[in-house]
Amino acid sequence: MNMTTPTPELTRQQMRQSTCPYCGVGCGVDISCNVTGGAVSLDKITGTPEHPANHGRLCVKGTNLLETNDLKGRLLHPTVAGEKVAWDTATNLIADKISQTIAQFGADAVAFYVSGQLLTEDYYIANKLMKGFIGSANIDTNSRLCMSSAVAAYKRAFGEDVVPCNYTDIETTDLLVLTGSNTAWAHPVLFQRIARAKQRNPTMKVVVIDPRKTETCTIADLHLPLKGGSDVALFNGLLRYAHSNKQINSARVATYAQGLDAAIAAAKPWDLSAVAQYCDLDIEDVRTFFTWFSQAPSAVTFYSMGVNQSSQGVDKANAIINCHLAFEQIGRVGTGPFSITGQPNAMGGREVGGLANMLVAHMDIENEAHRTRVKEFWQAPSLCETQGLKAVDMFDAMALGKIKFVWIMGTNPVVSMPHRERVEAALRKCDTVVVSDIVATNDTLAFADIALPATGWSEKDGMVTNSERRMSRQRGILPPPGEAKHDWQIMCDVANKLGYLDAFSYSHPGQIFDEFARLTACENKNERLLNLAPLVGMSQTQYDNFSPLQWPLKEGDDGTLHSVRPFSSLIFPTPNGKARCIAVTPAQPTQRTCKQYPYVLNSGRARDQWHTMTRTGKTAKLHAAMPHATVTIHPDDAKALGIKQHSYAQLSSAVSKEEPCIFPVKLDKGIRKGDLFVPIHWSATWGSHSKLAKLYASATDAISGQPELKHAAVSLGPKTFNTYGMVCMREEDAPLFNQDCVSYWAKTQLENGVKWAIACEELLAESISAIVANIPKHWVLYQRKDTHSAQFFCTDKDQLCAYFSVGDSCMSETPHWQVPDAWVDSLLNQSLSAEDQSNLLYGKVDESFTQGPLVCSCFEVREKTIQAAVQTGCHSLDALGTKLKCGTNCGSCKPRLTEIIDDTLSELALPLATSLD
Ligand SMILES: Nc1nc2c(c(=O)[nH]1)N[C@H]1C(S)=C(S)[C@@H](COP(=O)(O)OP(=O)(O)OC[C@H]3O[C@@H](n4cnc5c(=O)[nH]c(N)nc54)[C@H](O)[C@@H]3O)O[C@H]1N2
Ligand SMILES: Nc1nc2c(c(=O)[nH]1)N[C@H]1C(S)=C(S)[C@@H](COP(=O)(O)OP(=O)(O)OC[C@H]3O[C@@H](n4cnc5c(=O)[nH]c(N)nc54)[C@H](O)[C@@H]3O)O[C@H]1N2
Ligand code: SF4
Ligand SMILES: [Mo]
Repeated sequence: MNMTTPTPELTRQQMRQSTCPYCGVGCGVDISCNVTGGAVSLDKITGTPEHPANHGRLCVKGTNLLETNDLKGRLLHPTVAGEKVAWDTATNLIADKISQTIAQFGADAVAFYVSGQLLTEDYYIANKLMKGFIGSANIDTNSRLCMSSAVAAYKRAFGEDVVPCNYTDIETTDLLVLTGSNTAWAHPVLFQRIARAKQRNPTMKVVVIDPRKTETCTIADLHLPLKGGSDVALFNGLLRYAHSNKQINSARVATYAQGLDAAIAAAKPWDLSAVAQYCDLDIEDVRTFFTWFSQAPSAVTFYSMGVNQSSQGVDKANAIINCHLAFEQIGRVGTGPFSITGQPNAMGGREVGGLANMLVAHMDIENEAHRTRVKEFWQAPSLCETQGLKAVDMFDAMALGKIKFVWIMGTNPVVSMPHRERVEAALRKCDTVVVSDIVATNDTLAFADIALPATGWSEKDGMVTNSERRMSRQRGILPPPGEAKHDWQIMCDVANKLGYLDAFSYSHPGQIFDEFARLTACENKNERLLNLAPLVGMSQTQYDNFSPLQWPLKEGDDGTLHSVRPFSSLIFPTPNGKARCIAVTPAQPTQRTCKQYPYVLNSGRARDQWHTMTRTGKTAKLHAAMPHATVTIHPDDAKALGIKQHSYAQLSSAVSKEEPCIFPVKLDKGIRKGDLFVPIHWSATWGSHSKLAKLYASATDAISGQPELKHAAVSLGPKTFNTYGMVCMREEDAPLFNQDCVSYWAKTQLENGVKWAIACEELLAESISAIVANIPKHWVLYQRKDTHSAQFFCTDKDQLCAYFSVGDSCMSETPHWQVPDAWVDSLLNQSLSAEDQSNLLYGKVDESFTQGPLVCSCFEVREKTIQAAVQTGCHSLDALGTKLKCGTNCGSCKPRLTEIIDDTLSELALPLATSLD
């Protein structure tokens, strides 16, 4: 008998460094891994202390990265028409389709629609294949929806797409203007840096310009709730104000910028009262803003989607840049017009020229010398000669049958593009739709003829560039799951099958990066600031160990690399070296309200979700603070329409022929009357009536082609049902719930299962029958009914597998049928005691679950607990943190905590004593 027991394999801890794959802040992450034998598992994630973007901080999304990194829902093998196929079959088919399309209809019948979430190397290959070898510039990206207006404005003003600021500027400035940016939710780590800077320097002022009073306003000294779309008038007003107060030194400005007089002339009509009236602002608030800006020793304007996603996005950004040029607020520490990017590698995409109107490495398609240089460098057989179609035009051309082949990578356009019905029609019309994604299902994959499994974060290697031009490495730690391949590899496979072997033979992304770096340096006598010459020739080890670096780069005498501030010499990459002020005139949004569609529909981010939720949607933790999309309405508007808090509202617009969108109502005095706000994340995957994008027309900025995604014209009305309720099912049974048996549903991920908020047109009894009819026969059903509600649950092998609660009304904060999701979640999969059974039937909730909505996701602290702590003396964030730990990990909830402190104290009529650290 063998008496030896096997020795357990030794598990070693190892730390690997990478970059968060979500927002453009570009935080460094330290991942501790367990290595057992050859197998690696990810154990813990923290912010990298020495990474200059975050200095160790992470927000709630970064903190929960590992929670969303399992293989649930992943696409693991290629499919054609839904059937699993070998890679060779899929890539042969794609190459054939591309060749046939080019032969029959020309290269412009082929299109790529890619993403600011691809790594630089993936993006470079997509652009090279399309623009150099397929021979068309029909490659566009979701960055068109995100920062194309900012790019166009920088190019107009500076001659090159260069972001002239660093994160340290927002900490060292005297005046920080946050416009069209909900930093607290969308760039939370920068928000924390700003809050801390403000604490250190109490004279620093923060102005928030946003039609909504957002959580970002918790650190604002002044909030200007301007009318949506009116920003150009406001910044023109600022220029005029300073000019008429003789605060602009035109002679000095003329040494580095041209066009100032014309810009001032265009701003002439915009005196204080004209601005206040047009933007619908208090005139004294406008005066305060103008005074602060014109007197500030240093000022930064930090802007994002409220500026870019507009039919006047480019002019809005140039109106801002004009002020920075005219006030000499550029090129110095603590100054500059700072467009903050959304996606982790939006900037990398800009560098490799991933937009349809760019070439590569900041070169231009229209410039013959640039085209010749690139053609030679790539040895390209058919370099594109004209600009390609921008996203909206691309899908329009597809709908018209002009584009026959599209390859979508790393983006979910059915959810994120405006005019959803048109995008769906385009994909239906297109002969071949290829989608590379990491998930097996999403709204766009439903239209794919060929689906390709890509590797995701933690599996892939490459470079990303953040909002302050800092390049960092994402590192592959885990092996590709299933048959997944890196995006660049998939494209190279197809390119090889198209016959391009030499140009697409890479074995490591470092080789691709090196080629790109060489191209940025090619014949670049510093006329392009994007010059990565010092990075050319890195060995694979150097690439693997690359530490974050910001371009423009300079090599010191001792060979060390350091970055230089763009434009510190006030010389710009234009033919005469001068920046350009642009004369801009305010214009109304294209999607105008009218009698039939009188409300302005604004849209944007929620704190805990990322875009279309294919990753963040996987964890209950990120659902708890906001389980469903809601529509925010001003209480006066709601009252006039008979819409009540906790009820539902329906929204329609002229562009959608389908049934209306329906959302639960959130009343908020912080939104302008006449405006509505819906978060963007919840797609058809998550709700029966949540296809927000169908309400937006495909109106775009004439220069940038960026869609006007903050301003649809919609109608609003109450929506009543006869039955309302909730359904919870454990994870493995979730597919058994027949969503079609209810009129409305909205899904939320729980820890142990899935929850649906449901509503039915049918009366209570009929709705119950329809739901019960779908319950599997082998489940044991327990039920209780009264006149207005019913509760029932099912057990499978004595464990709770499903819970249903319905009622005939939803008109109170907690209708009698509603119980906290987290309570039912805690009982799913559990054997129930007699008391549990009775509690479920009678809605007797365990006290620990009655503390209201989750506020701090990290420590699971709920609203009522926090209110109680404030009432008993915790009047600051520090005090709350000491008592409840809330806000002491990632800090994303600090703005909300500040609001709760303020609200609770004002109810108690006590003085405010809040602080952010
Ligand atoms: N939690 C989370 N963070 C994210 C993302 C996410 O999905 N989730 N996505 C990332 C991406 S890709 C992006 S692009 C960024 C976006 O980051 P942000 O631009 O900060 O986010 P949004 O919520 O889209 O819009 C910002 C604000 O613009 C305001 N706004 C609307 N119209 C106007 C207007 O006419 N003028 C002005 N001045 N303001 C207006 C809106 O009310 C909104 O509060 O977030 C990034 N960070
Ligand atoms: N109404 C309205 N619409 C908007 C906006 C708005 O504010 N309002 N904002 C716009 C903006 S700024 C943006 S950036 C877009 C974002 O919109 P999208 O880009 O459509 O949203 P995501 O959910 O980020 O889509 C990314 C897809 O790529 C997949 N993926 C993740 N990693 C990888 C990878 O490594 N490789 C591949 N091949 N796939 C991967 C994900 O599973 C997901 O399906 O939405 C835009 N749409
Ligand atoms: S702020 Fe949050 S989402 Fe953005 S990069 Fe940092 S951790 Fe990731
Ligand atoms: Mo974005």
